[in-house]
Amino acid sequence: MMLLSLVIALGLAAVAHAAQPTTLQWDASCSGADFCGTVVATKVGSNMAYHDDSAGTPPNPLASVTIRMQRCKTYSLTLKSNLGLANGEYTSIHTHGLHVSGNAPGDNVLHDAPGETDPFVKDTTSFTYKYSVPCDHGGGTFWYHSHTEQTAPQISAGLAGALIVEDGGDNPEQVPAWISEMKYA
Ligand SMILES: [Cu+2]
Repeated sequence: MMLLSLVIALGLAAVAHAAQPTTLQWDASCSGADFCGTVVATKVGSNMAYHDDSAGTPPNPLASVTIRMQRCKTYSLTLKSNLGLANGEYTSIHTHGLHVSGNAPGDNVLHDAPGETDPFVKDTTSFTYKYSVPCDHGGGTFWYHSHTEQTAPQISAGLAGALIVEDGGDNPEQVPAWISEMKYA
């Protein structure tokens, strides 16, 4: 637990010292999902970040893109890597706060899960994560990060970003019933 806290603290520190993050631009006219996007795990000097592939040259200093999602929508998020990883090293995306499937191509973080494809990316491969955000998902500010045997150094270098599920603004009808019905016992 202490190690995890340290990893998170280092990761947030790395993000805090980077440039202002931009927001991932989803493609709403793709096939197979409501929205598609591609991020590239990018390295400049000793800094790393998830960069929006549609945004051209990565900014310097780097900052991982903010990912925004809406309830009731499906997302296809492809990860590529330009990290210059050594042989056998890889990267990935793991989300925090999304109530989605943990089976690949969802938010699986495991090697060799029976019958599933490893959701890991080398410099020569890519992986497309599929997320289906439930219609009764709570809005909130969450985060995503790499989740591999190299989690600590990769997050510390900046492979972590904000993940926002939009709450529908001030319209109470947009708030899931299970939230608006919550009362103190
Ligand atoms: Cu985590």
